[in-house]
Amino acid sequence: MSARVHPRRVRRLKGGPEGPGPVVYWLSRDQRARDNWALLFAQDLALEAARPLVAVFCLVPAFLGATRRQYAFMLRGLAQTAAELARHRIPLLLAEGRPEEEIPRVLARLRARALVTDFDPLRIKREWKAGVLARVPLPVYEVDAHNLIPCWLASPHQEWAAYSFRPKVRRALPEFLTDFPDLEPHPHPFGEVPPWPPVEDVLARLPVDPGVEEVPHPQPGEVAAHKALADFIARRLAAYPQDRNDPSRQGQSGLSPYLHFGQLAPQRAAWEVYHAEAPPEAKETFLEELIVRRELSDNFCYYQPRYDQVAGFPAWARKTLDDHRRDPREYLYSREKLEAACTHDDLWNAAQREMVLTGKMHGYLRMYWAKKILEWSPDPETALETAIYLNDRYELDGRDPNGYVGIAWSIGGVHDRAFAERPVFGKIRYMSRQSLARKLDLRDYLLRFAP
Ligand code: FAD
Ligand code: FO1
Repeated sequence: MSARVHPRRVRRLKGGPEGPGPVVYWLSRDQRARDNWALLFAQDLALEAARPLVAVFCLVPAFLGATRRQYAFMLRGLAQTAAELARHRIPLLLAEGRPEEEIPRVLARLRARALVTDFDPLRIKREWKAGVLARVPLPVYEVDAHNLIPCWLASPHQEWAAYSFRPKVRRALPEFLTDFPDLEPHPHPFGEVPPWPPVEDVLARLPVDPGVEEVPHPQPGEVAAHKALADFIARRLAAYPQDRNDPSRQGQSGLSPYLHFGQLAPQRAAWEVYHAEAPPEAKETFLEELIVRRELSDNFCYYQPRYDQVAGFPAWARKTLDDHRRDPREYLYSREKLEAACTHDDLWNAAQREMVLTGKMHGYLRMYWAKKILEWSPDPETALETAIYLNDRYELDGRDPNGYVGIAWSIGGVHDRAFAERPVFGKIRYMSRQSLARKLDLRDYLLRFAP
């Protein structure tokens, strides 16, 4: 197997005759040259067989409703990664279309020896992978390069809450929270490949909704991601516990777009924070979010096939929402009204505008934002659909297991417990504007995102 990658991080999805050509890494979730276990594993396979190593990205138009905003951030990051891979004599090929067709086509053309893929629990990715597996003869490996503890190892089943998942993570961390080996310049060159196309050309031919503008920051790409991590550790980690839930302070790390597109390895962030000079409780609080909460989201999407449906909510939550399905709604807003931030609630409108304008809503307000959509929608199904639609249309970090789980936690009590019963919510945890206004000074947030 691989000299540098923990063997339990790798699964062989299928065997088969190895071709005479290069090892191919199909890069999808983990779009980076540095700190990428799937790439390192592919390189070890290629080194063992003295073969070239080729990476391929399959660009899929209209990925889960992504707009120009997300494609631009992703493609600008990929252009940097392509250059970094080229410096290591590992070409990055760009395929465009349906992965089930394009990946087998690339493998056949290259007469590939083996295929390495990265791990992603989302339904669409599993469908792509099943389609590729059915069409290729060669061995295919899957490497979880996103979770510190490979998702299928962290727990053998769906976890009901963080308290049952945390001890499993703690027990496994010493084995998996390590530093990364460097990517070696590859000694077996592959030869000429088409240069990575200019981002503007690719964007111009993508049929994406231009209605959601690119955002000026954060700066996309691996270099900016590492700078953002270093800046957070140096200037904001120490105050994270007290500042992270205050929208008037820049208390969060701002890393989610980089983690979502795989431009930064979560394990790199964990490793650097773990070894940083900072108060232990600040490090603990951040690692709880980065490791336990984030990997709990992968656990939910991996084991709960209906992670984006009311049917995926726990039974107690489905029952209580049903019991209150006919409760009168004091306010009812259409998706269009919500999208335009035209409600009676100035705080909710400000959070919606923050998301539309900046591509990243403050984490604490995301809970309030989703819960109000439940309160102001005709039924839980409409609320869930609306929250996912708006989140994935405007957030840079959207279309992510964290998003499906964050919304299901807010609307459907996933990983949460029952609370005192009330209209519409039943026993789902309620958040009121008054309770937030008591805890937080919202004045400058409301000013910043006023209409
Ligand atoms: P920080 O507070 O700096 O946290 C660092 C990292 O820890 C985050 O990037 C994330 O990977 C992880 N993390 C932090 N909080 C959570 C959490 N509650 N659940 C899971 N992981 C967490 N996150 C997304 O990545 N994409 C989404 O689309 C998304 N949608 C959400 C929708 C709702 C309704 C809610 C309640 C939460 C959502 N989250 C989502 C989770 C969380 O709000 C964001 O990950 C966080 O705000 C990102 O900003 P940050 O990186 O600056 O966070
Ligand atoms: N992954 C791909 O392999 N090909 C794509 O074209 C692609 C587009 C895309 C657009 C927006 C977005 O938020 C994610 C996108 N992804 C794409 C997937 C992404 O890399 C992540 O793997 C998942 O969204 C997170 O699980």
